[in-house]
Amino acid sequence: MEEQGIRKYLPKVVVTLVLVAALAMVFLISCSDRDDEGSSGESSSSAAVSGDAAAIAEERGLTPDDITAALKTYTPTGVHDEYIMFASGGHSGQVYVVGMPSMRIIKQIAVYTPEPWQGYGYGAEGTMETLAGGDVGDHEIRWGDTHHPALSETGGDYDGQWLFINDKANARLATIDLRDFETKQIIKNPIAINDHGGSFVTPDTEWVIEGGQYAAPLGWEYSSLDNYETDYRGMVTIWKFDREAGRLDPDRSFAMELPPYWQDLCDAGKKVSEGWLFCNSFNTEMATGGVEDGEPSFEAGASQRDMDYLHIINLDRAIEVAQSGATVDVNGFPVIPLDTAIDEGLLYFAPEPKSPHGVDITPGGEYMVISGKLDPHVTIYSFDKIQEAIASGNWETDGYGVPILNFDDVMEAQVELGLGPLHSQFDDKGYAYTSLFLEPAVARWSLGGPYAELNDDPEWSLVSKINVHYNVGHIAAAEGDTVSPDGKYLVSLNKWAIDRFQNVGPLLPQNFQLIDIGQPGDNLQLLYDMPIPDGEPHYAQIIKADKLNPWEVYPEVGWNPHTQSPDPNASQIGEESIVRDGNNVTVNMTAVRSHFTPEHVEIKAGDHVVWHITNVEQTYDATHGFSLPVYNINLSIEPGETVTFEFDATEDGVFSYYCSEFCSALHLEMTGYMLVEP
Ligand code: K7E
Ligand code: CUA
Repeated sequence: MEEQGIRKYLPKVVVTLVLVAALAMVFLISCSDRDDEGSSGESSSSAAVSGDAAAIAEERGLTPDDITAALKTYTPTGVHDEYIMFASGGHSGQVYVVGMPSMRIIKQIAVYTPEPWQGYGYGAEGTMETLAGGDVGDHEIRWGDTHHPALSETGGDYDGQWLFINDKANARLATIDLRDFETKQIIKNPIAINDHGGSFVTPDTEWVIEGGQYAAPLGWEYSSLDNYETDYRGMVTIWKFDREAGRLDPDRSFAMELPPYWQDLCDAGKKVSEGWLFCNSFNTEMATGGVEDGEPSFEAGASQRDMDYLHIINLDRAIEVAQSGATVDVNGFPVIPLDTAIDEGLLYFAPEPKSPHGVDITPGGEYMVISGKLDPHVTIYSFDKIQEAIASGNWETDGYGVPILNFDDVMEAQVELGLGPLHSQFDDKGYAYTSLFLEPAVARWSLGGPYAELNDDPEWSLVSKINVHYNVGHIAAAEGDTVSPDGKYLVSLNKWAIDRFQNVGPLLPQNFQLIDIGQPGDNLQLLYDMPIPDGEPHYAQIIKADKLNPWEVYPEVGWNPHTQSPDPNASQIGEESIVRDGNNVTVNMTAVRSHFTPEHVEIKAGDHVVWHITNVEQTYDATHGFSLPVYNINLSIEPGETVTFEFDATEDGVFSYYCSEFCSALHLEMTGYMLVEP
C-alpha cells in the first residue's frame, strides 16, 4: 500500500523538484545581499540546494503541495515575519504574539495571570497595581478567560499602538501598550459579572465596547431566578479610551441596560455605519435552565425559537444621551435605562436566525454578517435598509417594548455555507470567509454590492471550502476585520487537534492552521499546522508587522513602564544607597553586567523595606532579572527600567538574591546577600 502511494506521487515530485530548484535559484539570487556568513558563490549554492532538495523531498515523502507550503512559510534565520498575530491565550489569561507566515511564537504577554519571566505579579509595583485593578472587592482574581483581542485603530485601520482584550469569566478588560508589549491596566466592569462581546473598538478607538453574555441582575445583586424577566438584565458597556493617558477612563464611560437576552458578539460600525453598534444575542427564549428539576436544559431551552435578535444600537446618540445625564447609577456607574434607550431611539432589534454567533461588518461598513450556529446560512443585513426600516416606523415590539424591525425589510442576502457557521472575516478580493464549526471547514464566499466587481464569482455565493483540523471557532485574516483587509493569509483557530501532533496525553494543544488565501476562486491552500499549548484561544487579529514600532530599550535610564515616564526613584551609577528611617528601609540599587550595587543589604527583622532597582544599561536585550527567595520576588528589569517592590522583613536569615537572566559570562556572579538580623 505504502509503496503504491509513493509511486503515485513520484512523477509529480520530480516535476515539482525541477520547480523547486528554479525557485531556489531565484530565491538565492534575490537574497544574495543578505549578509549570511558561510554562503559561498551563487551558482555552487543553488546547485547544492537543488540536489539536496530532491533527496530530502524524496526521503521525507513530501508531496508537491507540501513543498510549496514549505516554500511559502519557511523563514530563514534573521529574516523577520511579514505579519504579527495577536492571539488570545484563552483561560491562560495571556496573549500570544505569533509571527506569520512562519507561525513562530515570539512572545507571550502576561495579562490576567501572573507570569514570572516578565516579572509580572511577583513584586514589581506597577504590575501588582495592574493586577489589583481587576480584583472584585476583596477577591484577588489571578486568571482570566481571554476571548477577543482588539488592536487600536485609526480611521478603521490597525495603528499598532494599543491592544485590548476581555476576560469573559469576570467581565474585565485589559489595556496593553504596544510600545513595550506590557499590560498597563485591568478594569472590572462595575455592573456585569461576565462578558463576551468585547473587546471591539470604534474606528478611531475613542470607545472600547464590552457586551455582556449571561444575564444577571445589574451590579451583581441577588435575585431569584423566578424573577428572571423582571430583575435580570443584559448590558453593553461603552468604555472611553484616553489615548493620551493610555487607559480606559471609567469616569467618562457608561453602559446601556438591555433585555435579559444573552448578548453575544459585538462589532462597531465603520465607514457608512460608523457611529452604530451591532451585537447579536441568543436565549431570547429567556430560558432559565434547571435540568435537574425536570426543566428544559439551557441547551434545549435557549434553542426553541427560530429567531433571536440582532441588537442595533445608535452609539453616537447613546453617547449624547449618557453625557446629558439621562442615566441611573448602578454600583457607581452610569447606565442608560432600557426605557430611555427605547424612548430615545437608541436600540432596535432585527430578527436573526437560530442561535446566532458572530456579527462581522464588511470593510466598507455596508453589511452586517451574522452566522446562525444552528442554521447553514449566513444572513447579511444592509445598513441602508436598517436605516430605512427605522425611519419607516414599521415594526413590532418585544416584551420590553424594543422595536423589532421586519426581517425582510433589513435582510440583504442569505448564503448557504454549510454546518455550524460561526465567524466571518474579509479580504481585498471581495470575499468573505466563515468558519464552519461542525464540518469543520472554512468557507470562502463572494460578497455582493460594491464588492461584486472585485472578483469573477457570482455575488452572494459560496465559492470554495477548505477542511480544517478540527472544530474551528474563530478565523483571523490579515487585517481581516478592518476597513482595508490585506488578503494573503488566514488562520483557522481550531479547538481540537486530535491526530495532528504527537500524543501528549488526554489534554491536547489547540491547532492554528495557516491558510493561503492569496489566489481568487477555488484556490485555498493549507500551509502550516501550529500547536498552541494553551487553551482556549478564541480570537486573534493579524497586523502588518511594519505597523508596530515598539521600543528597543526604554527611552531613558530610570524609566517607569507603569507611568511611561521617568521614575523619581531611579538611581544612576554612583547614586546607590541604603537609607534607614526608623523601621523603614529604602534600598536604591543599580544593575549592570555583571553586578548589583549594593551587594550587601543588611536589615533587621520587622523592617519595612522599599527597594528600587534601576537597570542602567541601554543595550538592546540586556535585561537583568532579580530573584529574592522566600519573599516571592521575581523581577524582569529591562534596559533602562526602574522597578520598585516592597515587603515586610518577617523572616530572618540570609537570603541570596541573584540575576535570573543569563546576561553575561559572569552572570552567576551577579548576586548579593540580604541579611535579616533577628
Ligand atoms: Cu466564537 Cu468567545 Cu468569539 Cu469562542 S467566541 S469561538
Ligand atoms: Cu544580570 Cu544575569
